[in-house]
Amino acid sequence: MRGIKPLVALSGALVLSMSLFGCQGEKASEGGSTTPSANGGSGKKLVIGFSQIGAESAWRTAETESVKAEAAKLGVDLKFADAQQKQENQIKAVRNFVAQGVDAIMLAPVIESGWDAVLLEAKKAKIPVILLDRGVKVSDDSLYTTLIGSDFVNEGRLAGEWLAKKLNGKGNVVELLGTPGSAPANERHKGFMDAIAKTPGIQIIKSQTGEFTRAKGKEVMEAFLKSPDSASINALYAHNDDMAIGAIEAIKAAGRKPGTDIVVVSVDSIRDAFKAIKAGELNCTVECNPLLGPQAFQAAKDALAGKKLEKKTVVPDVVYDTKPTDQFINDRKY
Ligand code: GYE
Repeated sequence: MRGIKPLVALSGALVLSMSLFGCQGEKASEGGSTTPSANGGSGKKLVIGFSQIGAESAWRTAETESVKAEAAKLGVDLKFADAQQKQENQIKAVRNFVAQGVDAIMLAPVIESGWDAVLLEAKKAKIPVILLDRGVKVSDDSLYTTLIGSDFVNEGRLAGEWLAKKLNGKGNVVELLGTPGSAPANERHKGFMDAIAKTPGIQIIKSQTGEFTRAKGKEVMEAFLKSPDSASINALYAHNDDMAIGAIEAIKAAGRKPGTDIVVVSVDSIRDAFKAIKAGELNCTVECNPLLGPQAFQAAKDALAGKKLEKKTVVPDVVYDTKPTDQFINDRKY
């Protein structure tokens, strides 16, 4: 068993599928509190709590919008909680969702560790927990239902392989890490290290967190460029595009040419990254898709219907390193 509440779950799934197929079920009154017991066949809206990390990057904002849009489309009552980058706020939010008796919980966990206790509370309450984009390290993986997200190790590996080739096997790299302790920071670093281990001429000479934000990416790059060995920097690997874009400003301010003097590779593939590639200032972005809303609600629906879910669904990633057309940039969804 994976912490599924069969009776409530089934009715919740029925409500969801009714709205999926456009049937006019009995409408829940706006703002009325919906508890699992109130949900038992009365046609009330499915209630899902979503604990989001914050709004540190364009990627994160796109993920939030994707979840909210899908909830609206399906007629789900989404309880949204922004944790402002703090795990303690996410723990509080999950606890609140459990206390409210939501039908399911979506959680984008800021860091990997420290979730056992609160996930156990959700499990005991038989509320399925869908992890979005980032994974957790827990003693027992039955503490969550499923994880939907990219393979961050692979993203790091793709970035490292691309860079080793671009630098012809030789160069000094500086690295802007994501949020300390987060799955994408840990795994994008690991994948990159695995890739460059095959190329002894490539080394990381500095590595520091830019916390996935433009402002911090710029600030840390400024410091890197002021260090005594800064002239030897050939490349930047940033764990997300926002940090790379901030760092590109710092590179220009230091009188060096991003994209030429310093090769820049990052992850996410947000619209602004394509603009930077077009401007010749960013060389490569590895895609990480944030549009997880549709899959997340499908997983919640399946869990509530008692279906057995895969422990992880991997969203595939691709590498972009050529100049896009304006049309491509305009059509980009995030
Ligand atoms: O790459 C970064 C964001 O968890 C995959 O978090 C996500 C990462 C994403 O802030 O931009």
